Amino acid sequence: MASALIALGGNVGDVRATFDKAIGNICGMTQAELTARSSDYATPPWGDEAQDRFINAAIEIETRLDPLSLLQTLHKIEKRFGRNRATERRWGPRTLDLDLIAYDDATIDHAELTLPHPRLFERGFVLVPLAEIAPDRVIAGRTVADALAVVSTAGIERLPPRG
Ligand code: A4P
Ligand code: MG
Repeated sequence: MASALIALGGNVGDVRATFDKAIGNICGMTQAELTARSSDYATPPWGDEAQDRFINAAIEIETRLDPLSLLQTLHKIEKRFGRNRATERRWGPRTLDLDLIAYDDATIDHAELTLPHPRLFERGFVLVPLAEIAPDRVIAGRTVADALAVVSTAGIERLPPRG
């Protein structure tokens, strides 16, 4: 079994409900066990600021799937929840984005998959939820907590559990 970290994001529709269902799908479709789930966070849009705020979260799973099969399954789940890569713009609004952040300590540079995720260390919206569930995890030689200490977290707000 491998330990994978997945970042969830979205800003279209009932994102928190989408996360709940998507996490169920991830576990069902990747023969995985959910070992940790962060709180949901409201986060200012990054990259393209002319859009609604996002909701972000992170999960840790134990899976038997290899990294590329796992990513392909994540893409299927994004599509199932209404994501349409053909019509969206880069860093623009979306119902569900599932990024594979790390898979054990694998380093991969494939056309479809780069591990660890290449933009991880620039993004408070990924590091804040990740630090809640895996502060001591070492990714590319740094702990998640150390990476979080040097990134902006302005405007990121932890949301209370859904009723
Ligand atoms: N790909 C390669 N490596 C990976 C990996 N480790 N995980 C490839 C996931 N995908 C990986 O992905 C583009 C391609 O990257 C895929 O075909 C995959 O094979 P994408 O999700 O369509 O990319 P993107 O969304 O256009 O760009 P990018 O840089 O991945 O950005 P995001 O994060 O996905 O951008 N602001 C806030 N606050 N919160 C957000 O969640 N999200 C975005 C979306 C922009 N701003 C945001 C947020
Ligand atoms: Mg993505």
